[in-house]
Amino acid sequence: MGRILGTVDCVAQSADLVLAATSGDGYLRVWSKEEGALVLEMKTPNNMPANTVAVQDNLAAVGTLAGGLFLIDLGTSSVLHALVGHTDHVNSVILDGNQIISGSEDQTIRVWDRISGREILTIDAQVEVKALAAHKKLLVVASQDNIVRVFDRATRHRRPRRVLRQATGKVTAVAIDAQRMASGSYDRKVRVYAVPSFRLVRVLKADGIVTCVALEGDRIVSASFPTITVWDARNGDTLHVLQGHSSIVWTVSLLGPDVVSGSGNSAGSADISVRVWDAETGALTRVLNGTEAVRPIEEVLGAATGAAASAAAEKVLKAALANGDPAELGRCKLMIVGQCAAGKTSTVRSLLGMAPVEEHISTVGVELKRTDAESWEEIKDLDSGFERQVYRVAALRMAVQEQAASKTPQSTPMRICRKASNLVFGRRRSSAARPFVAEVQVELVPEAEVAQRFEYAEIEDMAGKTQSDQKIYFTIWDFAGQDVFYALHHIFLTREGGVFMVVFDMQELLSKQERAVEYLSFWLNSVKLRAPTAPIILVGTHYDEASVDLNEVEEILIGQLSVDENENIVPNSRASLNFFPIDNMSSEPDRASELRVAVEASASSLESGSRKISLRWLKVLDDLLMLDCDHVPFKAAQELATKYHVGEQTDELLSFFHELGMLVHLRATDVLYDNVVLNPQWLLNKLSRVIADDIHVDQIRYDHELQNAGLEKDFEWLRKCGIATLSLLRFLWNDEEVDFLVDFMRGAMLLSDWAFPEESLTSGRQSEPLYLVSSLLKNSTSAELDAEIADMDIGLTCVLDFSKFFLPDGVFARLLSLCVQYSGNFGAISRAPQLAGNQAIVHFNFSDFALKQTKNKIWIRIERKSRKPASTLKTLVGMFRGARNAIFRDLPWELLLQSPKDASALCAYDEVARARTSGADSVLSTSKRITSVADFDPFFHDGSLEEDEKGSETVEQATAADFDPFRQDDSLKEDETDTETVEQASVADFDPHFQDGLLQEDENDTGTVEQVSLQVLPAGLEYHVYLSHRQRNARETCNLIADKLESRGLKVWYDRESRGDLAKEVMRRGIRASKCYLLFLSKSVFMGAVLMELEIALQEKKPVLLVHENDPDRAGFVTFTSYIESAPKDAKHLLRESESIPFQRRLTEHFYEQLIARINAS
Ligand SMILES: Nc1nc2c(ncn2[C@@H]2O[C@H](COP(=O)(O)OP(=O)(O)OP(=O)(O)O)[C@@H](O)[C@H]2O)c(=O)[nH]1
Ligand SMILES: [Mg+2]
Repeated sequence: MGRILGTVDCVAQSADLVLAATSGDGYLRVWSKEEGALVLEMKTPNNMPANTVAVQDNLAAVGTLAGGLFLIDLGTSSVLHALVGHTDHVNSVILDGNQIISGSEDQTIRVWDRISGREILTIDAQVEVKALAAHKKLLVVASQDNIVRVFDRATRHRRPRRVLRQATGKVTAVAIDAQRMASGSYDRKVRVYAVPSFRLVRVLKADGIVTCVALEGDRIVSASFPTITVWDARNGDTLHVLQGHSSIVWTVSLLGPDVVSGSGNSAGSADISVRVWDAETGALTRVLNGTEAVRPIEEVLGAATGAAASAAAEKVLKAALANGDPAELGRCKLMIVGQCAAGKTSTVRSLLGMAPVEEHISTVGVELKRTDAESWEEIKDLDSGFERQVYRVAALRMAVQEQAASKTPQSTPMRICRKASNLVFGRRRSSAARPFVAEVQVELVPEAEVAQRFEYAEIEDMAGKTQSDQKIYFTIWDFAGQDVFYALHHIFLTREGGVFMVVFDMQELLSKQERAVEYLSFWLNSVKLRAPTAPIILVGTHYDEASVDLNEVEEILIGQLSVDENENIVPNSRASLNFFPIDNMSSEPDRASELRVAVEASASSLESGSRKISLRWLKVLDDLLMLDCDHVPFKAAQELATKYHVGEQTDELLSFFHELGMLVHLRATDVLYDNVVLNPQWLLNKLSRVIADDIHVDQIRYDHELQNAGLEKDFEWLRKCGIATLSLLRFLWNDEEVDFLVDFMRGAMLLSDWAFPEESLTSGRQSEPLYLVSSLLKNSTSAELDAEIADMDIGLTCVLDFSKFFLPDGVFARLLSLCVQYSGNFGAISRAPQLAGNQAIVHFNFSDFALKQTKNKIWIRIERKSRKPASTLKTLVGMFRGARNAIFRDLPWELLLQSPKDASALCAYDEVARARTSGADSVLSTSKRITSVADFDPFFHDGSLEEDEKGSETVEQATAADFDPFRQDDSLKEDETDTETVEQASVADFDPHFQDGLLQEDENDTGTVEQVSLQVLPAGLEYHVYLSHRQRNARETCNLIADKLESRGLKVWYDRESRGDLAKEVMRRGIRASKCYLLFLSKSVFMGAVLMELEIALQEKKPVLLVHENDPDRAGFVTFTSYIESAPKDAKHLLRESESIPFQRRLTEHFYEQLIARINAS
């Protein structure tokens, strides 16, 4: 414990305690009032200067710079809630019954629920809140514009109910009770107003500028350098002048006869102290500075014991259950990836303190293990964590609730004193939980069962343990390194809630550098694609090998992979490396101790870990796991959720648990959506019986039962050609859930129907369904196919180019799956596709084409004699887009066209299309050669390759069929009518529109909006709207908005694929050609390209429409005030004056109607 440093910014007091918040050293200190012993000294939880403090019984609320706000249990010095929402300094805090009220320089007043920690109200004060006082529904705000504003907290009025303008200097302090309100200001006056009329009744002249005021009963106390004055509020008489502080008094508090004050300055003046005075006599009773004798705080606070405590525990437990109190799960998915035999499983064993295994027992598919951060021992049970969290939230409720009835509640002084600090500007990411709504009570556990199931003593034991210091539970996903399994990875590498461990063998990196770097680069790219912000821990195994030089390894990682620039890589600070070396062969059980620390720290940094979810969600999971099924229909989950009154959140809760690796719920197709896999290991085991590497299949190959069933040939066929008979699948899956598994694989594009006869395989069982598992072809080659492709007479060629990032494994295989499915449905059954690992010849009804994968490109070549080459290309591009959107959502790619006249010229499709629109004759190829636009005409014979249902004609007659990719172009439609297959064709599973996340984002929106009437564009304009957004966190949302507007017939100028590097002139052209400018507001929107676009829109005098991210759980969410703050000066008025539309992901009809109406009216 030590002397206070810097300024005492705020003091508070209760009957027993004196508290001080200090900005100089960032501490909260607490003394016993009775004998002046120091009973608590703690750093602010965020290590920021403490700005403000309030106390009520055993609870303190502390506000800090940069938006920190914490509810602290003084008895245990633990943080009960970190109240996240303010984005700037919190200057005032009030504990008001079951609510906490805070005021900040972010121009908001926020009201929080003390029990749940949720924000229940935000008032836009429209001015920096320097001081705040509250009485019942009145909130009084002091600000630097010399004005006192009175808000009404009950009616949520945005505008102040009263504006008091009498002060002639900055108002620094306010205090209020049932009778009076007092303000203090730089004009050296204390003004006294009557409550509730807010009539000015008295002006008191202070000695200097007033820094703080407090009032209670008939006394007012004001602080102003160098004195503190006690006034008689009834007549304005000075009762006492309290002299003793020799530096500025910043803060003062009044409770009964006690005045507490605090002084100091950052220059380190002699008087940095907290003083206690007697308001009746004016005598100084105590001077406190942090060097006092120490006494345990429990002796001062006292606590309920025995039966009273147990009864209290029962009460809070029942209340927590009935209300579904929010819990922080403390769960994390740890995903271990890397090259085959790199030492992944060995590293997991090291983490779990298990003995090393020298033999390489290669992992098949994915192996799941569970553990927790404290023990690092394997936990065998599948556990929802429900009971643990019930104890935790009940203990929290107990700590937060009013003191036991035996203690008389103390009156809370409704005054809070603050001063202005010109301190560093800080910002905090808002991940505010949605507003807490008092919900219907639900019986989560039947009354009769509560006492049987829970030990009340557990709650008492937990008291003081905060949610945030609970241990983290991990689900470890140890992925197999063999590349056939990569096809699964894209499904199971999740985006949020996870930490990645990329494991490599250091010896291998040093001896076979090129190959090892290639693998590492592949893994780093894969993680970046799937989870762009997830922490990545690089682990180098084989540290025991004599020749490993860590510095050399580090140099390769930096030189070849720029790991030092990858901000997601977790540094090994102790060793000053970017990776963690490990000897997995050591018999030391703690050989992974540093790695464990890194994993724990990375996991606790994840936002999902601190996200609060209702106990109801957890009960749904708990009940689901009790069913003891490997998978259940979505409906079952929904029914349970409905039972606990969270039916409408079923989707959201499943997605949350999926991201944490606790269950699997995919959504790309109906079948996937309709099933929730509760035992992921079961699913992974089943999948990897089919998708397996050669080194894993011997067990199956020599299985007697395979031979007894006469399926050896079937198995060979699967391994050789990727074609599986239904009988074989039945065998591999032990005849369990075969339909579901086939549907699941089909939905995940891991399997497609093989409609082509395989007589030699199925003789005698011709009607047996066959399937293609295209990822098994990965390493297959065929000289015959090579020759045939080389002989093809090619008409048109286009290229799916991924060289801007990389081409992940599985893209080509999935495209093959889709082509095979389509060819089977619409093609000639007699002409089976010819397939190999990276090339294929496929026949559609009107065309034959070759597919070929080279390093980062997929080439699509249509044979010259094909009847509708452009239509086929369009279909294929549509298919790819569907696969990309469903499985590789953020994968950057570009469509290139090969000039039919010059095979060496590849031009970006967009460039060619733009050149055609603008009438340009030539276009630059990717190698910067001038190429004739006319050469590319054959690609446009059937309309644009990118066009889908944008045209307004299609919209008018929109039917479900229009969302079928294979009917996207009219010419194809006409052709299809020639065939009989069309009517029976069921291709919905492969419908890109279905898979592009629409289902996920907005399953209620059918996209048919005949009722919206569009205005014809005025002459000279080409677009209804120019859509401007920040790529980083709004791209997906804006893709959706653009899609939806376009499907409603609007012409939208939208930079869909860009990296935000458009030339200014291109922007200007786009904005000029647009009727209005639509800005999508998301976090940090006013940067880079958006700033330029906004500036141009203002220069061009385009009407500006605003839509903002509305979901606090999205990364792009910030409060509206921060948009106003961060907007450029000349655009601030737009944000203040025009009403921004909150973006809706569900029930979107009204949103789009509203938006289109505004576009029409602009
Ligand atoms: N000497 C030494 N051997 C190691 C170390 N880590 C792993 N090994 C050995 O390397 C081989 C492969 O280790 P695994 O942990 O099974 O590798 P994996 O990455 O899980 O392999 P797959 O599951 O097939 O992808 C085993 O024989 C291990 O004993 C290490 O730090 N030092
Ligand atoms: Mg393994």
